[in-house]
Amino acid sequence: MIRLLLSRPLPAAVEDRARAEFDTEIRALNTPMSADEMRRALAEFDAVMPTLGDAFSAEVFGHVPRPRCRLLANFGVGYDHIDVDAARSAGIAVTNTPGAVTDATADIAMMLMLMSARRAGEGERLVRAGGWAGWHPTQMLGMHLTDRTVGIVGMGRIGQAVARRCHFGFAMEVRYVSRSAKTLDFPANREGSLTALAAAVDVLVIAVPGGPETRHLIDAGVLAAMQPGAHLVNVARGDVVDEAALIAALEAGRIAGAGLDVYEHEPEVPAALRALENVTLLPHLGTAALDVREGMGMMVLDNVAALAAGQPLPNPV
Ligand code: 8YV
Repeated sequence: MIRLLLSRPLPAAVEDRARAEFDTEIRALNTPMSADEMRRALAEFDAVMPTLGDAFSAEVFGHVPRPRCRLLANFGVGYDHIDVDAARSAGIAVTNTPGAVTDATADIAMMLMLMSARRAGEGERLVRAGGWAGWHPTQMLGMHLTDRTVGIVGMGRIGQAVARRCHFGFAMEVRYVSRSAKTLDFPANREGSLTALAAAVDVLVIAVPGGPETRHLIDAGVLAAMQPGAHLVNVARGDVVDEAALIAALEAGRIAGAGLDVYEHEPEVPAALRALENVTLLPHLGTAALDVREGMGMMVLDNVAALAAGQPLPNPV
C-alpha cells in the first residue's frame, strides 16, 4: 500500500478518503515543513502532499540520494516552492491542482478590485472606529468599475476567469498580456508589452504563476506607467510585485490603490503597507472555502491514486 504524507491537516472528507485508500500520515502542524521533515518525507513515503511554504529546494533533494518518494502531489495550483527540475532528476514527479482553484481565486480578485476601487476597507475601518460623521454627496468617492478597462497580466485559467467576470459582469473592456495568443469567447485586446498594458488600464490584475521568471515583473517602471487613478490587484504570488516599489507608489499617491491577497515574504506584511489607507490586505484567502479546499484535496488524492494504480498522473506540472 502507498505510504502517503499529508503536510497539513485537511478538510475531514479529504483526510477520510486518504486514510481509506492509502497508508496515510497527517502532519498535525499548519506551518511550513522544516528541512528535516522534508528529507524524512522524501526518504520514508511513496507520495507526499506539500503545499505553500514547503520549500522543496535542490538542496533538500540533494540530501536524499535514493528517495522512496515518487510523487510530490502539491496542494494548490502554484508550485513555485518546489524545484521541479531537481525533483525530476531525483525521479520524483510533481502534480498540482489546476481547475480546482480557478473560480475561487477569480472571485477574490473581483472582491479586491471592488474593495480597492470603492474604498471598502477604508470605509469599514472608519465605521468600526466610530468616526463616520454621516452620508453626504461627496463622501469617500471611489472609482466606478462598470465600463472601465481591466488589464490582465497572464491570461491563463485564472486570468480568463477574472476577465470573464469583468466583461460579462461589469461591462469592462479587457486587455491583457500573455506568453501565447489565446482564443477567447469574449472580446479582449492583447497588448504588445506590460508597460503599454499598465498605461492603458484602470485596474491591473496579476494572474501569472510565481517563480524566478516572474519575480518583480511588476517593478517601479510598470507602476510608474500606471495611471494615477488606477488600482493594482495581486492574487498570484507576492514576489511577482516589487513590494518596496509598490509601497513607494502608494505612499506617494502615484496610483490610487492596491488590493493584495499575497505578499513577498508571506506571512510577513510590512508595517508600511499596513499603515496605508489606500491598500486592501487579505490573508491569502484565494481558495479559502470548504468545498474548494475539498476539491483541491480530492485532486491531490486522484494523483496519488493514479500513482498507486500505475496509471498516467492526471495533473503533472
Ligand atoms: C492555495 C494558491 O490555497 O493554489 C494556489 O496556488 O495560491 C492558493 O489559493 C494555497 O496557496 C496552496 O497552494
